[in-house]
Amino acid sequence: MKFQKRRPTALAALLLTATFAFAGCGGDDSGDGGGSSAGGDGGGGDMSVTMLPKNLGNAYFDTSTDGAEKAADELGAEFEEVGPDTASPDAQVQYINTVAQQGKDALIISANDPDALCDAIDEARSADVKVVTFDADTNPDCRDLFINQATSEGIAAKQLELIADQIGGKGEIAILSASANATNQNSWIEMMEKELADNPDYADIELVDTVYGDDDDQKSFDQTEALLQNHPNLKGIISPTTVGIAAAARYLSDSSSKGKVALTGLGTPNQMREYVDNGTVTAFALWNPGDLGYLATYAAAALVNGDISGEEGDSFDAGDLGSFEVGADGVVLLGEPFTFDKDNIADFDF
Ligand code: RAM
Repeated sequence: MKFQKRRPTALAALLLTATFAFAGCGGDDSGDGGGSSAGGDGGGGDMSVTMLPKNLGNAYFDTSTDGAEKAADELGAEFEEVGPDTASPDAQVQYINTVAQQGKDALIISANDPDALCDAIDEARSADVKVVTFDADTNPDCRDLFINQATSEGIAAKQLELIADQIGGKGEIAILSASANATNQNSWIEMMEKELADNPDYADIELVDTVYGDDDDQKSFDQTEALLQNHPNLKGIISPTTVGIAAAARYLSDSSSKGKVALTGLGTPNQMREYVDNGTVTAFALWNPGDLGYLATYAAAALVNGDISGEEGDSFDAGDLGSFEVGADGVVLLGEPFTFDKDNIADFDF
């Protein structure tokens, strides 16, 4: 079992705050913050919270954990991050069991499977642990709230717009995804398939393959190579995972396909900067994972304190991000995806 607890340095905290300024923050940013008072309204008091990402060693989740830890500090809550090396549901179960045994107040989890974790999560909830999914949801019945980075429709539409633009609206494309069970990637892929079939703007684009790199760098790199070998007419790749797009960019940038096969999807600016600078990638998208972790922690605190029960229409304070409302099926929406390109990438550091 891997345990990781990190304290951000003052500089890291400052950089993180700077990243909060960009699009998709949601909330009304009412200005009074409200989250910095431990134990007050919206405060976390003695709350103990465990964050369980899909896996450790992924820069995306390092940033979401930094955001969660910032919120926990503001709330005066005890915070830890735990997680497996591989993004698999089996590997997450033991951590959920431990949270239940330890009697933690809240678990914040990016789920590696919509169903397979539900028994363990049920046990934890019976032990009075509030369970908030973020990034990748379980079935809605399993958890109290899901903190969604952006709508699936919005994320799908953005990636299709980017690839269509980059391949001149026609040709073969492929998808390099994360794991085959990932609820978030699967719902984005489903939306993209639907949009490709229904939208006349995409009539000349053909999705020829979808492959899975399991959010493992080497596997994603190898899958990129295989895609290019198996589809000699490939014009573009969409990788809706920060691990996949970075590995694919690394492969392409050293290959004869650089500049010929377009690559877009969801990436972090720090991992993609080199490939935007060297012309392998022109534009990609994401939201702010730091904001996502921050919002999830405030949502967990609101549940633990009994300020909300997770019903549609409940609203809660999320510190610097302002106030948020719970929507249908217990979903709280962070904002919209944001596009990064050579003109703006230097403004971001995560
Ligand atoms: C990877 C993970 C995560 C996803 C991002 C875009 O880091 O698969 O779940 O939201 O990519």
